[in-house]
Amino acid sequence: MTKQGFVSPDDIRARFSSAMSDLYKTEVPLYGTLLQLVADINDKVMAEAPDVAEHLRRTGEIQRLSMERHGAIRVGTADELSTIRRLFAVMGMQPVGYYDLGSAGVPVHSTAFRAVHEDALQVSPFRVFTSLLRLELIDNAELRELAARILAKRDIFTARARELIAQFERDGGLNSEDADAFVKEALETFRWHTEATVTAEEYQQLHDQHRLIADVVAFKGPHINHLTPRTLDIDQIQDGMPQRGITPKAVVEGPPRRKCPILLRQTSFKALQEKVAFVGQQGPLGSHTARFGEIEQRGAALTPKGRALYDTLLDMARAALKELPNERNAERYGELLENCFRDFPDSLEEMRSQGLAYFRYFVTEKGIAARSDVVRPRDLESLIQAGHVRFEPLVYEDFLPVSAAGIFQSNLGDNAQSRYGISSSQAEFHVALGASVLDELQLYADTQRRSVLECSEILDLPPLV
Ligand code: OOG
Ligand code: NI
Repeated sequence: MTKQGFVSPDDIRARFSSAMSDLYKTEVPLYGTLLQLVADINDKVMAEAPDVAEHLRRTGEIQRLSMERHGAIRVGTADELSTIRRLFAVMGMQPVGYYDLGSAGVPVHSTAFRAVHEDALQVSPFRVFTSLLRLELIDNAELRELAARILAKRDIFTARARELIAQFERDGGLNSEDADAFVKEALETFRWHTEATVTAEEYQQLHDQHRLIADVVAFKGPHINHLTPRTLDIDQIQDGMPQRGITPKAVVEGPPRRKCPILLRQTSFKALQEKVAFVGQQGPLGSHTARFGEIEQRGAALTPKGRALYDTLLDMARAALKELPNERNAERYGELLENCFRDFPDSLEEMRSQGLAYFRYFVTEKGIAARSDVVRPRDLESLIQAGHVRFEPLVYEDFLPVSAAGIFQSNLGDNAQSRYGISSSQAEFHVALGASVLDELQLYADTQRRSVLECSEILDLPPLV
């Protein structure tokens, strides 16, 4: 609570994330099953691998693990995107990173709204992958106009949500009662609406152009299409899903299994066929598949050098496979991935000394005890060697474009390799958003630097960076 009696945006985000999870459990019951599976496996991993549990305790991640999740939405217009940006700002979430999926045949470009400071992430790491439909990629002019007309007529925000956003911007915060009202109103934008805004015939036209276009254009709002918990062992999840009646996608996206996890590994499954009431429809309801389930395992955030190595090795594995990963080639893809990633060092020491990942530095008991010694190490490397400072990798808080494209495609039932010939357009995305996206690498570098400065202060040494 701040001086003026405002609730902190981090707290509003935590409330929203929890309310969103409760809502999604009622809308997509399989999500509840998944949460249970993830909790069981996380407990098992922590019991069987004390070093993993210890690492999570040291970094504080253990407190955020069970509430950690990301969602995804897809909006249709620049106005919707910029208002979504203002809505997320109320919850302390800012647009981070730019993802161009057009090159992978998905007609959207995206960003991730999330908290940016390590202290805020610790309160609630909730993130939302947010995509904007690129209508200009629809080649049929008539259909493009139809889609634009339909989108122009809808308002995906409640009047009260708009008022509360404006109030937050004007006053600089919301009190507890208004924060609760805001959470309730904001949820309306993300829930499923059974009534479509189009006729069954229009839906079919949009759907025939691209399933995703129907999903964005034909409904009253940008229903949240998945909510993803974080697991400590995605391979156990992938293997455990069929026993609980869930069929996962063919391959886990991202890097292979490693001793020191990096970036992000993800798997998903088709969740639901939704009932839909089309405009003017007589007789039985229609249906639409949009929402799915997803699970992820997060590892170390990589530096530009580490990321370039990751991209090169992933490209090598995919090039060697010669087609997109699918049920038939899943095993071979796994082997190729393992082989290619032998070239990515798999120890924290190597990853640090080669500048491949970002780290957070902590002063040890030994370092504190040695503070008054006349002779003691005075630079970061010697302090680490002497055991006065230790390091833990920073968690990757973002997404991966190749993985995201794979998740989109497996859930849209679209294995086509088609690519849109149009170039990515971060500048246009910024105009639509009404702001620039933040550079995620800068955020990791800032957190790393702050942790080194904190060590300097605790050890009573001049800045160690
Ligand atoms: C988003 C797909 C991408 C992820 O985790 O990479 C994604 C969508 O389907 O709207 O969620
Ligand atoms: Ni996702």
